[in-house]
Amino acid sequence: MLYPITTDSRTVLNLDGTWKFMIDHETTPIDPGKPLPTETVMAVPASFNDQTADAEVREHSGFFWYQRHFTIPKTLKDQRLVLRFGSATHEAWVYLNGEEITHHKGGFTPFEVEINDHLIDGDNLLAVRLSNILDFTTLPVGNYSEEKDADGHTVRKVDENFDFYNYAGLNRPIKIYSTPRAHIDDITVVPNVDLKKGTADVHLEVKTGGEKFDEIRTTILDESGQSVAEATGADAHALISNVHLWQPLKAYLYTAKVVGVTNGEIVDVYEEPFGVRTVEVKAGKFLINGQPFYFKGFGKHEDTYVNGKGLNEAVNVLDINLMKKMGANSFRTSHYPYSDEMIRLCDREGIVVIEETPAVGLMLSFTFNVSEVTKDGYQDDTWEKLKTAEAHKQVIREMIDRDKNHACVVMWSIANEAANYSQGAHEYFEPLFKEARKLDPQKRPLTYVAIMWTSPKSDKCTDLVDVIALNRYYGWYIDNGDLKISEQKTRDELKEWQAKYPDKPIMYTEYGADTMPGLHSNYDEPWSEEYQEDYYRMNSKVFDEIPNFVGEQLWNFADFQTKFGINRVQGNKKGIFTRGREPKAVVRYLSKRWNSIPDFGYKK
Ligand code: BDP
Repeated sequence: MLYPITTDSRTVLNLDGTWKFMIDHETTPIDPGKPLPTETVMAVPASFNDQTADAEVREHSGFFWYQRHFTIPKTLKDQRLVLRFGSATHEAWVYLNGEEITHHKGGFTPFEVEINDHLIDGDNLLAVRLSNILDFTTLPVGNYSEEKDADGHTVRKVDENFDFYNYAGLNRPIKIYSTPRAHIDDITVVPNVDLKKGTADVHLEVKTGGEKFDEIRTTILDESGQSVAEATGADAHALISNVHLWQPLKAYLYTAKVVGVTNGEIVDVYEEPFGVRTVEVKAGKFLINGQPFYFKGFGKHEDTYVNGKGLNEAVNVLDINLMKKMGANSFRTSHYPYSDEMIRLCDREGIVVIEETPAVGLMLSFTFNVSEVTKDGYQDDTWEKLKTAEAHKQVIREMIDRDKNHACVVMWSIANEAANYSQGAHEYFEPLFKEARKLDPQKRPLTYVAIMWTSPKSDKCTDLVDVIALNRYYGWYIDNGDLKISEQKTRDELKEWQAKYPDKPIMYTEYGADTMPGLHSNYDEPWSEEYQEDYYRMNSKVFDEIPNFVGEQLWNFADFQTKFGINRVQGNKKGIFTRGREPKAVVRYLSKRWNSIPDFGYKK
C-alpha cells in the first residue's frame, strides 16, 4: 500500500485535529448521519484514554464514536478521492453522510476506501464507530468478558493478555488523498544487488487502477535528484551502476519516480523512496550487505504521555537521536507494526528494524515454572482455545504489503512470546511462516520472539525461524537479585542453543530489570539503578562469549504504561529511559559499551 503523498498529480488533505467523541453506552441507538449528541472532543491522532479527566472514559471497554466534518474543494471533485486511516484501534466502522462505507479489524495497520460515490456538495459528515474489544480471535489477545449491570445494560471488560496498556482510538493520521482516475495503485521494489560489481538490478512491479495507461515509465533518482537509471513497463528492471548502498546508520535513499502516461501526457506520478541493501542469514551470522551485523538496541513501544499510542513524531525523532548517541543501531517494533511515519523515518535515519506483528498474548497458561513446561509432550490449552489464525494471516499480509519496500526492515517477527513449547504450536505457526515467506518480495529472514520457558528442548518450532530470538529475565523474574546464578544460567542456556543450532544466529530481543529512577542501594538491590547496571554488565559479559550471538536488544527503551496490577508501578519500569526520556544511570554504561562495538564484524 502506498503512503499518501502530494505529487504533480496528487493532493493530500489532512483530517487530523479535534474530532467530536462519545462513548457508546449501547442504551440508545446512535445515528451516524446526525451530529453526535456530545460536546466532548478528542485530538487525532492520539489515543483517547489519557486525554480525558474521567476515569470511566479512560477505562472504557466496548464501543465509542468519533465524528467530524470536511469539505472537498471543487477543483478536486473530478479526481479519485481516497480516505485513508493510518490505523483505527482496534475495529472500525466508517460512515460517510450516514452510510457505512468500510469496516476494518486490526488496530495497527492502515486501510483505505474510495469515497467519490458517497460525497455530497459542501459539508460532509464523517463518523467512525470503534471498538477496543480484544478477545481470543483478535491480535493482540485479550481476555474478554461481559456482564449485565443492575439496569440490565451490558458491561464489557477486556483484561489484556499482554503487558502494555490497551490504548485505543484514532492513533494515526487520517487523510484524504486524490489521484487521477487512472492511477498508480501499488509499487513493489526489489533491488537485486551484486556486491562485487557494485550494481543493483532493481525489479519494479507497478499495479494500476482505472483505465489502463499507454505506458508506465520509471526513473530512478539519486539523492541529489539526478536520474541514474530508467525503465518502462509494469514489470520492469532498472540497472543502477556504482550503487550507493543503504547501510545501518548511513542511509542512502533512491527514489523510484513512476509515471503513468496516456496519449503522450503524464497522467499520474508517484515517488517511492527505497534503499539498496542485502539481508541474509548464513552460517550463524546475520549479514547486511554481505557483512556480519551486530544488533545493538531495543524493544520499544509506541507510548508517550498524553498521546498514549498516538503518533508522536517529536518523540520518534528524539528516540532515534538518543539511540544514535548511545551507539545503538536497531530496534524491534514490539509488539505491533509501528506507524508509517516511524518506518519511513528509520529508512531515512538508517535505523535497522525488526518489524513485529501484533501477535502478543498467544499463551493462555502463564507460569514461571520453567521445568514444568519443558517436560516432554507438554501441552496447555492455548492452541485449542485461541482462534487467532485468521487475524494473524491478515495482519501478516497487511504489514508486508505496507512495508515491503523499506530497507530499514531487515526481518519480520511473526509473534512475541507465544506458547511455541506446547503441542499444536507447529501446526499453528507453519502456515503463517509459509505465508510470510511467500508474500515478502524481498525474502527477508523470519523469526518469532521466544519466552523464557522456550528452551532448546521444549521449543517445537525452531525449524521455522531463521534467527533464534530470545526474551530472557534471569536475575529478574527468575533468581531475582542473584546475578551469580543468573550468569551461570544465561551462559548454560546460550551454549546449549549454540551447540544445537550451529547455523542459526542467536540474539536477545528482551532482557531487563525494573528500575525506579532515583532509587539507590548500597547493596545493589533489585529496583535500584545500581542493580539495573549490574544486570546489564552481567549479560554483556556472557554475550561476548557466544560466537553466534549476533545482537542485544534490551527491554525496554523507555518506561511505558500498562494495566494496573501488583507488579506494575504506573506501568513497566524496565526502561533505561523514563517515560519522559530522562536517562537512568545505566545509559552511561551501555553508551560506552555500544559506542565501542562496531556495527559490523563484532563476532568474526
Ligand atoms: C515479556 C514481554 C513484554 C513485557 C516484558 C516484561 O514480551 O511485553 O513487558 O516481558 O515483563 O514477557 O517486562
